[in-house]
Amino acid sequence: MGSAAIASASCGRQQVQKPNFIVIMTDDHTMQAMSCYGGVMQTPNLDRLAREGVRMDRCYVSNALSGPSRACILTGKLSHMNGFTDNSRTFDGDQQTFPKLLHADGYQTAMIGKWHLNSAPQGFDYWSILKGQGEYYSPLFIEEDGEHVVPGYVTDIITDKAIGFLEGRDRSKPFAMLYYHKAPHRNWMPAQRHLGMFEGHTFPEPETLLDDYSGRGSAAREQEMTIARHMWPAWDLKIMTPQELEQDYARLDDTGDANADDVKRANDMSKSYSQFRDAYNRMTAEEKAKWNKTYAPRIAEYKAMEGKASPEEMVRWKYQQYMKDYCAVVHGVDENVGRLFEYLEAEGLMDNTVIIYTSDQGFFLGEHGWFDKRFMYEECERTPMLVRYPAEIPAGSVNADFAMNIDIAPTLLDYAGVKIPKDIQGRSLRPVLAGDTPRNWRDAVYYHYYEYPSWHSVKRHYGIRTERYKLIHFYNDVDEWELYDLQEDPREMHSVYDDPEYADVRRDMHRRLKKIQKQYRDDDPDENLGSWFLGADKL
Ligand code: SGN
Ligand code: CA
Repeated sequence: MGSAAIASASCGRQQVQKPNFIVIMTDDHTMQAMSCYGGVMQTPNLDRLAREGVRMDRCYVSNALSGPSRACILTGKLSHMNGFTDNSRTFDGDQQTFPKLLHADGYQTAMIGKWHLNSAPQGFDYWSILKGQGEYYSPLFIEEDGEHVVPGYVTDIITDKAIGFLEGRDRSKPFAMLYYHKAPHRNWMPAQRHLGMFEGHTFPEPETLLDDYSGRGSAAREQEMTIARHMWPAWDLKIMTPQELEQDYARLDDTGDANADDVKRANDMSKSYSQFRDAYNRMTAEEKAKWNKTYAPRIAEYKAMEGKASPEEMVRWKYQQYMKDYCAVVHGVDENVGRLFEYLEAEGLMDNTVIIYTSDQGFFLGEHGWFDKRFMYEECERTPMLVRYPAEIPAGSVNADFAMNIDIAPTLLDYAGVKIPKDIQGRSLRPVLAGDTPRNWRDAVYYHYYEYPSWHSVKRHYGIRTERYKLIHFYNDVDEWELYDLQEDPREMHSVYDDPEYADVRRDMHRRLKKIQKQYRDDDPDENLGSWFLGADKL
């Protein structure tokens, strides 16, 4: 019995133990790849959280990008308040975060895995973070004493470190551990034991795979995240032979007569090869051999199709390859989460720990013909959220109330019995998770994305999503509005912004947007807050 328990027992009061916390976060893992959400692959260990806890069906991020989402989670505040609007920012680590507040309350805190905030973590007793995006094989970790390359596979290593932290914890204190995976972020490199696990499997195609973007504005048309044209052969599709990898792909400079598109394509190609070569060379000779054996049939298939297949056939083929790699990487997460649960079971920690599973945002798995995220469309604005805490949360519950990633901080503070600071913009989900949603719960969520011009060329936008409708404003280099009736058009294929039948809805949605911007103090939403500078491409 810890000293605190002895003290309170001697006062004649029953000891109320503070729960432990584990926030499991992945990077770019979307509901469409989770069986508990009816997705295309099996995720038995993650599903356990849904089966024994609650599955949140409407959890939204407010800025579908890694660094911004992480900053929202840490602070419980939206991007314009915490200052981290896009991935080129540096997080002001001196500001208030939930790990600091828990630490001050006596929690032992740890941060393990992908951090992606460009400044050193604060408020943690232990931290071990990936540098930038991190690598799949032999990743580089930064710790207080410097940088270390750790041999092995990133998802396994992050889990080893998480279990290591728990092993060495101070058992007299509750803990809060952020267990943040890199997987399944681009470029989707599976663990050795999962290479080829989906060979022979055909994934169902999303209805909108061959979207032609009519019915929406220029943002949907001008993005650079299509499977058809923007997936890189080496980096993304792994369709290069080891011999081709040895060659150099020259970068073109744009001073000659070459047209700008050709220059861009050639330079992307060169980048795809050099980036992939760096990642590939982190594998041991034995690992490379298995890798090459796995991908040889894919390369042969590609070479047989090249120049012969129609553009449509090519997209469908690439989609299948993308899914095979993405899902194999997710499988690695699921397996490791299972390993962590085994440890928690053995230590008797499973039931006095609030376990949250989420991703930094959702992701497009071929919907609208896309990979990546960033858009305020459902596939990535929404993110998975499962929470298990048997003391309060009924097993197998499903909840469709609006949750946001800024709610995680106040929720954990609430469970810990720590006063929630007034400036936190999220709300505690504690009653919602228990099935007792307050009557004045939110009826809309807010979104604001800033990173443009930049990767994937998704224009800046903000908007509101209510029970039935979504209003989006694309701004900066354009001034375009989109309105969706999600009941009639759940795939967001036809904006009804200019449809006279929706004139009243449109007026009402504008009013609600103004109101929610006021509530969250996004006072000047068209102001240039994005700090992205072209060339900062290793973030
Ligand atoms: C990298 C990726 C992009 C991705 C961003 C942001 N390119 O730059 O495809 O959108 O990360 O992702 S890559 O060539 O490095 O794979 S985020 O989840 O970290 O915000
Ligand atoms: Ca991400």
